[in-house]
Amino acid sequence: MATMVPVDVTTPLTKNEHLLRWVEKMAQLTQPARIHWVEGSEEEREQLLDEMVASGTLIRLNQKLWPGCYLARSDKGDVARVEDRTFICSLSKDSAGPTNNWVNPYEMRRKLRDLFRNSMNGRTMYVLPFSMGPVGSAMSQIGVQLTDSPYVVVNMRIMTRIGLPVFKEIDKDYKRVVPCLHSVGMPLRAGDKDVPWPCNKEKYIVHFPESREIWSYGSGYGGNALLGKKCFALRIASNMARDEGWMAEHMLILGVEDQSGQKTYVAAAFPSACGKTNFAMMVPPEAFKGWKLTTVGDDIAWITPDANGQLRAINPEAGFFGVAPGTSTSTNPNAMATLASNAIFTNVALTPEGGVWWEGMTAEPPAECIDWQGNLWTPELGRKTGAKAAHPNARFTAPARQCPTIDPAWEDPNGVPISAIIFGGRRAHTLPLIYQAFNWSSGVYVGATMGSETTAAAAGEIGKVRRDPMAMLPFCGYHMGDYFRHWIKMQRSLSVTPRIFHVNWFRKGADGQFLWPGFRDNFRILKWVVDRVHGRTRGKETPIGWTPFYKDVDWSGLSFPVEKFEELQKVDRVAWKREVIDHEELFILLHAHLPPELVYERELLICRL
Ligand code: TSX
Ligand code: MN
Repeated sequence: MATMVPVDVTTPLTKNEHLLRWVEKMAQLTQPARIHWVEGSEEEREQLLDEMVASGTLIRLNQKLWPGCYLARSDKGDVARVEDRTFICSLSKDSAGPTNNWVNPYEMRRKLRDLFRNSMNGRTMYVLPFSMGPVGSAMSQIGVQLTDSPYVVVNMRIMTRIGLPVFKEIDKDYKRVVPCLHSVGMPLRAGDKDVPWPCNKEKYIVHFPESREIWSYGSGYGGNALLGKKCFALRIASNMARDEGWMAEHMLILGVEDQSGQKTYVAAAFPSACGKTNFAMMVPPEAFKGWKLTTVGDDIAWITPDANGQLRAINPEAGFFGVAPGTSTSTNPNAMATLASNAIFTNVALTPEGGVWWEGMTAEPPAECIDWQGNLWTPELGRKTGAKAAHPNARFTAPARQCPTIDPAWEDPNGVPISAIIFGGRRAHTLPLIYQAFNWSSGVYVGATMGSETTAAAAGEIGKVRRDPMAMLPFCGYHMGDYFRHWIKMQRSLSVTPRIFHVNWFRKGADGQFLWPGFRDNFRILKWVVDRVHGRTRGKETPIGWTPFYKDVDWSGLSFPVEKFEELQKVDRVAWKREVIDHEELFILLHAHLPPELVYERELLICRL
């Protein structure tokens, strides 16, 4: 093959003609200085890390305190996902729906070709094969990411399965590969000096759902650049799942083991800032002797009906990309143990000992540290200027296998059986601590209408309810109305439907205080969920669903007055009538594609109120 790139190429690690041709074509377009086929070995990892330490992209932390750990500081304009720069380029605008940004795919391809032309000049293009899900599982999917960011390679090595075993799968040639092209969009020309965090002001995170392609330009940050995660495992996979009869969901997966050793698996969807990772790794209260909680995943679940009509789920990821601020040995000891070694930190603070720190990690801040932008920070400076040492969206990337609660079946190629689905949100009023939907379609209604109050962490008005159906608003790769329809239809392939619940850890009393202690005490609610799944406990019927009787919640080791519980569980008909009217906003937006079942569910709810 003739090539214009006089490149230093490591040996191609595949014989797959499609892949070879695509890599060649993309190299022609982006013109990298060199091509590196990623094998995924330990030596390769060390070499990449050394190079990044030398170039200033990474800081090696004190290896006695933080073995195998590194710190990266991003450009200050590249700290989060960019939803307004995220596009679903389906052939018709209608199939992307009103909740996605859409651009005509032909127009977008032209734009992308211009952006990517020569975009990798002076850099190495890594050919990074990855498997979402255990290598070889029938529930897994394969992608190949071409990227000019070594930071992406070392993070993807934690978050997914990469390298030779994946090339081997590709060479078996029976599985389609999702092509993912990524460039930070900062070519280096002769004499240019590189920066620690290359990126471009102009950002494009683009998905082509029909041809199952991802093109990402201009950002090096997590959700924009680690293309296996949100782009593939949610936006592209939601399209695959709809076409193939499975579900790609923004859900954690956990296991509950009771005293007799019986295991029950639960999947749960929460919008951001609800403590999803904390819930996935929760420690049961002291008094719950013999009970165990295990972690399968903290962010994404791929769920498929098996031959018996039972839903089974895998975690397509291999690591956690968690928010650091607020994570501590008291809020999440298992996360702290997971990130204690072999972790990559992004935008946290650096302590004088060569360790990391973030707001909420310890009760006392360090006397001084270097903040996420590389400047000196002291508690006094923080008090005076409001400056944070760590960025509020600072992250840790850590291997799931290091989690003390990791479930023994977390890499089972057949997944784990899902008995319950929990939806949730952060709501100061109206929504009770816990209720159970009456059936599958009323449960789908619960998920479709869920929402969360905005916190200071997000842009916009504080305390306004933002509807976030199934926590998928930024991640559904097609029309949200069609997505609801797919949920409704899934029931037909099931012999047992998982029970559906809604939780709200954040209800406040008249005094403005949280009514529920949350954290470990959530296990009491999880136990009621498990009891309901196995038909071991009754529910009290209310207009919105079944709620627990006070005496059916296990209060061992906690004195929680019945009056407070009734306040937490109160279903206020007047407030709920307002709530249902609020649901209409979303329904109007999606009306043309809304399944009739959800319209009926709304009517039924209104009648019960
Ligand atoms: O993660 C949280 N969870 C789930 C834990 C398994 N958080 C943190 C949310 C931000 C990511 C919570 N915050 C939870 C919760 O259940 N509940 C709350 C609200 C809350 C905050 C402080 C207290 C109580 C509740 N403090 C005391 O009661 C002393
Ligand atoms: Mn998420």
